[in-house]
Amino acid sequence: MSAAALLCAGALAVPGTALADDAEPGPGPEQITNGDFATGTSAPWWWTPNASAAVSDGRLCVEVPAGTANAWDVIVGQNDVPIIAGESYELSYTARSTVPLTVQTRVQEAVEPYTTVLATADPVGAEDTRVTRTFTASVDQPAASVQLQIGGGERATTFCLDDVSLRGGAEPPVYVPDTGSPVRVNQVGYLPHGPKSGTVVTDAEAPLTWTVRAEDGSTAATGTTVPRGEDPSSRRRVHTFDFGDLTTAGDGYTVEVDGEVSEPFSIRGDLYDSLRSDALAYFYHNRSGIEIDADLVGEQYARPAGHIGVAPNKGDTDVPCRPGVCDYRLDVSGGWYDAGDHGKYVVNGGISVAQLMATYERTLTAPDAESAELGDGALRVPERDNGVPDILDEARWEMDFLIRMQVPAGEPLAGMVHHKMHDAEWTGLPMKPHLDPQQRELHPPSTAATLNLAATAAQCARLYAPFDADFADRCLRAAETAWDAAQRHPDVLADPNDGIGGGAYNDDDVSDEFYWAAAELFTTTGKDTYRQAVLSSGLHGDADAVFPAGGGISWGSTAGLGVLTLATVPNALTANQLAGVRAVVTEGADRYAAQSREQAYGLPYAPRGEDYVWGSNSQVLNNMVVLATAHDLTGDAAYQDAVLRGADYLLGRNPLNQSYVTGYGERDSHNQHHRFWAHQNDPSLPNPAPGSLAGGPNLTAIASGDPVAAEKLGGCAPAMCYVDDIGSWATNEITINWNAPLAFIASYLDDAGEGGQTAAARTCQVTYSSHPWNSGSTVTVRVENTGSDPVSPWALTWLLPGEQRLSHTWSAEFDQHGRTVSARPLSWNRTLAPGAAVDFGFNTSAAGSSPEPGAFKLNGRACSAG
Ligand code: 9MR
Repeated sequence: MSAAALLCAGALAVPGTALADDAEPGPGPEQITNGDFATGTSAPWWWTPNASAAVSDGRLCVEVPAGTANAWDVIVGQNDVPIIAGESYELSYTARSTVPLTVQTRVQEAVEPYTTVLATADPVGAEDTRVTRTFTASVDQPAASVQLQIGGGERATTFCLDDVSLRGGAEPPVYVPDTGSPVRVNQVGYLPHGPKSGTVVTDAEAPLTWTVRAEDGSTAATGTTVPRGEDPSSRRRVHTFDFGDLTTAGDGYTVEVDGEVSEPFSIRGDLYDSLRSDALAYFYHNRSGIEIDADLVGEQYARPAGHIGVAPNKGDTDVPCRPGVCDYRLDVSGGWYDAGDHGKYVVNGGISVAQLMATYERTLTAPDAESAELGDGALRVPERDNGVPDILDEARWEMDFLIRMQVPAGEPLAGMVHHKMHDAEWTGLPMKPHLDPQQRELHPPSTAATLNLAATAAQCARLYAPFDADFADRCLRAAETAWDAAQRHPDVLADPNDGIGGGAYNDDDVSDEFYWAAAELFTTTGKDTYRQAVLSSGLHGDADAVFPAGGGISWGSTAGLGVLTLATVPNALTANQLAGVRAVVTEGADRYAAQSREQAYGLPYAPRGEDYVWGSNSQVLNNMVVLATAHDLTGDAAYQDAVLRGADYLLGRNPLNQSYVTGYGERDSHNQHHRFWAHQNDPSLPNPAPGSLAGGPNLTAIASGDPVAAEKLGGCAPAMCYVDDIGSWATNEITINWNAPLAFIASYLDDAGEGGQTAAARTCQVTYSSHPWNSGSTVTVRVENTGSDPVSPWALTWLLPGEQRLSHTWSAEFDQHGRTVSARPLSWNRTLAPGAAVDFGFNTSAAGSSPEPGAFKLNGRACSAG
């Protein structure tokens, strides 16, 4: 604040006003939230819709229109301020107005009859004016409204406000979360063959007896707890218990400890079946530029297309840059909305689409991964039955948008990618996407965004090649153009202060984005430039840097995405180099598995000082992605156990007894911050759709200006800094980059359960024999149906381990796209009956080893090796 001229209105009586008195309040507690606008945000302040307002230079400045009739026609205010009868208060603020005016200062009921406890008229000049008023409240107003009424002027003016304070009254009540039963379990349940542990909050020193009861009340298992002392994440004393020996499938189990009973849960193999598709449906729900179809999502979630250039929307089909950034306009329609807001950010879109594509790519490389449940017709997308796996249809919606964000040839910074596009000003809640009236703007290109396109478009090129060669080519061109542009402009950073109307997503270290992009481009093309970029990166081989204790993969730390690709997708690294990359994965996974074993709530995430980050649940999930990949690579059950314990944490085994996924568990998050799924604000709107992940506890929420966190979470223990309230945008938002690892992990977990392919459940067997022949080899393949159902028509797909090309082929139709090969029947061997086998073969241009057995998929399902 610049204190130019301070006019102290003090307790002076102003003619024609009432209710100010000369009471002398003590310092008293502060009742105003975000009175200094220091964080750059305006919440929870509101203003009348005929005005616009924004925080700049640490003040809230309101554009007051000309020609309104009454003071109350333009108001800036804050609601839900508790006022207690008989208590004395001091209200003060600093304001200035380009056209001097008289503020009608009010503390009153927010609704009729608008009873006032303070009503004064306070002149405010063109220089800073300090207004101070004291009063004694005549009545209780548990949710009063503090209002500065500034309408009624003939001329428009800019009214700026700062340092608002209302001191006095009672200390705000201490918020005590309802944590329900002290016995904490995964409220969805446990896989029959997986670990089964829980946590109980208790001050008991000695072990306690735990009893698992079946739905009919009978005892299913019993044992004693292990005292674990004080858990630092909750600052409460806890014991843990383990009932892993109980493998009988069933629903309605509970655990009782010391007379306290847990939420109910199941033991089932198909536990994660619906979570896989719900977590993925999140992306369709949040598509921009397309109607959300009731036939796919149900009436309550249907909505018109957002941002297709139909009023009141102003885009996204013809979007200008912010002033001074560029003089062209782009069609940047499509893509997914980032989160509760309607912004579209390349760095966040990048990691999200990469993880969706990785969810699919895992089905090509991991022995136990199924592709059928991600395939054509399996998911809720409008592109069903187009011959392309549905998960790739979903990812393409975002890929197309990311490519549109690239600076066109011939323009300055051609080939770079705009960091983001979003509303010029923040909109309020609720707000359906098609009703957003704000101007959409492109923000400057950045190296980070450019490398996000390089990485994801390179991944796109290899995955879409079998389905749409033109699109795959377009992706590869976009990727290589972006890479070249990033080489020319390696340090164009996003502005950390560019956070009005959308998030800043600033990142001052892009070495990890370079590594990720190089890894993807190398995997797709095998080119030496990218190999050199991978091998010469300071991050290459450094597990401590890529997968540190606090958690490695996030929108701002993307090297791990490159490592996981290099470790799992066939590429041209030497065997030694590949072993080195895989060791980085297992080293990271060992660290997260150890954290999971050591912590009383079992989560594979232990940031230093218990400093949970914004979106901590996604950090837990991203560590689970590393663990899941280590399990896919090694088959070591310790990694899978840690993934499963991570799922337990997210679904209820935690200090708040909270399932952070909507629709899953008895105590699920369902009031996440979202402009359409805003049921808490408007009962005619839906709650978030099932499968939506809340960001989760974080200590930064209070300082960030989140009004609910500021009010309720002061002094919270790290893993308890969360509240399921739509206003808590720093702890309870939902975003694409948090649901993307949820989708990856739900898919992994479904595969790990009965829904997936255990070796014993496989229904096909492949014998693959490769014999050297001249400079190449001759390969014969036998695939046998070991199941009880006929497969017709059959299709076998697999990944070649090296750079071989198929030449002469026989007894099947072959198709090769890069390393992906598929074999389909000829007219005479269309059906593969139970117990029957088909034989076919081919010659290859280069010698090569045999693919790993799990790489073979018969109609999307993994086969055993013969
Ligand atoms: O997820 C982002 C988190 O890592 C940052 O710390 C935070 C503050 O910059 O912003 C988060 O992202 C938000 C974005 O800025 C706007 N859309 C909603 C995102 C999730 O809260």
